[in-house]
Amino acid sequence: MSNESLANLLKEERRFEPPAELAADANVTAEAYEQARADRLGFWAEQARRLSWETEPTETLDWSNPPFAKWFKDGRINVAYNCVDRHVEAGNGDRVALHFEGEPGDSRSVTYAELQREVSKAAHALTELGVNTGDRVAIYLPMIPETVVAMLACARIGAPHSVVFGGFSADALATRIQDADARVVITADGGYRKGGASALKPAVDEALTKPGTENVRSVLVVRRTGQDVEWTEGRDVWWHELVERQPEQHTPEAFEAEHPLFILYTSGTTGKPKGILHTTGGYLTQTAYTHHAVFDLKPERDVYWCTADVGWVTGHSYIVYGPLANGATEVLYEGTPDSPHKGRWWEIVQKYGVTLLYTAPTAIRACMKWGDDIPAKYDLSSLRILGSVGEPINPEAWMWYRQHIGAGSAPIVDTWWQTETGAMMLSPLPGATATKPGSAQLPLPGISATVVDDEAKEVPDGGGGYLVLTEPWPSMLRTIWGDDQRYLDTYWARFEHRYFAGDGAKKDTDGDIWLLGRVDDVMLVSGHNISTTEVESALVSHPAVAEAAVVGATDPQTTQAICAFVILRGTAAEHDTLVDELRAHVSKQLGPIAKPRRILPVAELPKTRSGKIMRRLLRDVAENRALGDVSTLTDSSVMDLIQTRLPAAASED
Ligand code: 6R9
Repeated sequence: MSNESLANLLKEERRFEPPAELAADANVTAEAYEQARADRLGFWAEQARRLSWETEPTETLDWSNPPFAKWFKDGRINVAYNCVDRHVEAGNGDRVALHFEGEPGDSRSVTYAELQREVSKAAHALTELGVNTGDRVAIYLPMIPETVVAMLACARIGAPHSVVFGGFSADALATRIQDADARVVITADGGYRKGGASALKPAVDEALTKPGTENVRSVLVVRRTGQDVEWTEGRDVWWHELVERQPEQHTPEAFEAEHPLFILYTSGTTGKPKGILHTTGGYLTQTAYTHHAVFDLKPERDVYWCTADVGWVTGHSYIVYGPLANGATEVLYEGTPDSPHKGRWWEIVQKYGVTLLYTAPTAIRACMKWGDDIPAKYDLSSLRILGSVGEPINPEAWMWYRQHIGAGSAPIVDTWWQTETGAMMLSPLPGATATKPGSAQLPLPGISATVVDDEAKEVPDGGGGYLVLTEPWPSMLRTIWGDDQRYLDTYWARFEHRYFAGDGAKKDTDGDIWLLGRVDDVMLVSGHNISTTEVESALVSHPAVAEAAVVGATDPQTTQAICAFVILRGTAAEHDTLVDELRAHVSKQLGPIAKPRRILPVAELPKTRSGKIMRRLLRDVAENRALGDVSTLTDSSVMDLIQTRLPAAASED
């Protein structure tokens, strides 16, 4: 599609009606909104019945001590039983749960019956290592089936897990082990990424030399790459030795609905990591329901693939708990999208006939940069719904995703949520909502959200402000691990009785919600609030730009000055007038006030594991400060590259 026709499409504020076939057979229709509006708690009580409870809850929500919620508190349930055993008992033991695809090309399919045996053995193994109900287990693994097995085994015995992304350093791992006071670490010799074996065990060895990690009794090690590992006798145990010799049957014990399920540290893009605590019954209810509703999952027919890493909340909720609770067949891919070639993802879609794909805007923009001809080489006709998560998706990327991956017809569900919310909160429903490129649109049934101004007043259609959640929801965080006060201060202090998400948002004239990025990222330029997302989106709408990151740098005249870092498309060359051209382009799209003061073409942008741009670091660069904490960056050499380019390439008025 030419850029001009794209611009026209977007100008019309075009909506895309759901495909008739999908709408006719949708799991969830517009009626669900009515039902939930009429009786919100009754609606969630009904969704909880999607699960198999040992003791059915009689009370839906206890909100007597806000914001400390108790959902389904008198119910008792086992999460692993719900994600595995019950599907086997229902006669679906031969259904594939996981199609594992290793980066080097090895593959393995695990049925629900096999998964049940593996999880049972691993549960016995953890018990043999002395893990009791309530003990924390740290998981530091690549994207392999054992990771899913390990998480489910913890859930089965009521030992909360803390998954730490395999790309994190020994220091980041140590901090998380200390904070959760973990007793066991599950890791691997290494995993395959970017075409090679990358070690994990040395980081565990190093982390366990740090103070505060003494309570770790055992390190359970999966052999994945076969690389050499240091061995601490009496502490280290091979997975294949310990787990393999355990019995294949294990009786799951039911736990209270509010029993802790996991802690997941969110570094966010700013500040010290927070241990977000999720519990059992409410979390599983909402992840299962939203996965069923937003992906319209038909477990007998669909092949679902979420490309997230399991170290991110998306991997927890939409690789492990939601899809498996629903009996899905899904792909689990170990590696990066460009190993060994840039068509790898599309090759996998073709190989397994993936029907539902869930990925992040950053990945979509990378694919755009690599070129349309790459996905065009593969048969992607199986795809019927495309999901997006992690950041606002700019309309250009949205359209590209629809055209080049979704054959111009697959609905895109742009799902807004957070580690803290546990499950999706805002999203179109693929069979009921006419979708709009770039907007997460509306709260899901049973969810209450709105946009308010500084005074906590709801903004009218067309207005902008802050996204807030106005009623408790089942999969909400229960607290920050060990720090109730920080939980109150971070989320519940800014607006009374409302959860403050930390995201800027606006409502369009139809009342649809558009996310504008973290409020810390909103810039103040000569008295105007300007969203980094909008300037980035304007930059990316220029044919030369693949990706952009915008920050406000302190400026004596204008409070903040807009600084942009751009990655050029594969086909675009950097030339003398490009920067001026881009500045003029933004000015034309958004007005002269939004014209960036400086634009710096760079090769890479600093990102977290979930692909979010760390603007805090770019602000440090733009303000010539020493860099803050870089431990959650996927690749810290990126910052050196950017800094060396700074003085020469900047354009000043
Ligand atoms: C699931 C996840 C949460 C933050 C959130 C927001 C951004 C996520 C988004 C989105 C716009 C979407 N975010 N999804 N912004 N549209 N569809 O990403 O969790 O890593 O905790 O990040 O991500 O800023 O506040 P987490």
